[in-house]
Amino acid sequence: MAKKQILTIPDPLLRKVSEPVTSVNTEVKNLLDDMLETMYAAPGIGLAAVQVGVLKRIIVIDLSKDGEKKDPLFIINPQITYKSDELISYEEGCLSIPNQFAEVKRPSSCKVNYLDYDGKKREINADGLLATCIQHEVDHLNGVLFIDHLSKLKKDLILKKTKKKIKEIDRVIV
Ligand code: GNR
Ligand code: NI
Repeated sequence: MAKKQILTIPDPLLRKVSEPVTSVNTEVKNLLDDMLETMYAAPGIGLAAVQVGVLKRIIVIDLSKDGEKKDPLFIINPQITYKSDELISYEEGCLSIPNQFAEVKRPSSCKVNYLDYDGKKREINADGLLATCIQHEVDHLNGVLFIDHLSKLKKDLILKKTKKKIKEIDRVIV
């Protein structure tokens, strides 16, 4: 397993649509392993392949808390087949938008079809944080970021703060 670097905005790859996986082969399993290690190290509760520079429709999620048994979820080619009318708001963050958080309203529950680590077809009903996390990750596969769900004012503020951070880092390095 190898930890990979996580891309951050404004990397143009984060705006691309990822391609479906055609076979859950060794290469895909290696990527799933690397993504899980990268997510745990970050740390984060979810990661999409595009965030490590691979445009494939692959997601890893683990909502287990510190000290609890790890509970990884490997999701390939997810299809959201149902979204509730009821919405719920969570404070979201994204490893590709470091240190920025905002409340995002999304359907409070959803149903997802996908392939698991063994290439087996699965279906889950998700609610709570899992439903939010799955939708956040599926957005990544379509080039969408959580800031796209915010008002222009809030989105621009986050983009401005991120640009300022990058400038500060450049100043220290140069
Ligand atoms: O670590 C993460 N936390 C989080 C919190 C609320 C809603 C979504 C997330 S996903 C995020 C990791 C990430 O950027 N995944 O793409
Ligand atoms: Ni994210």
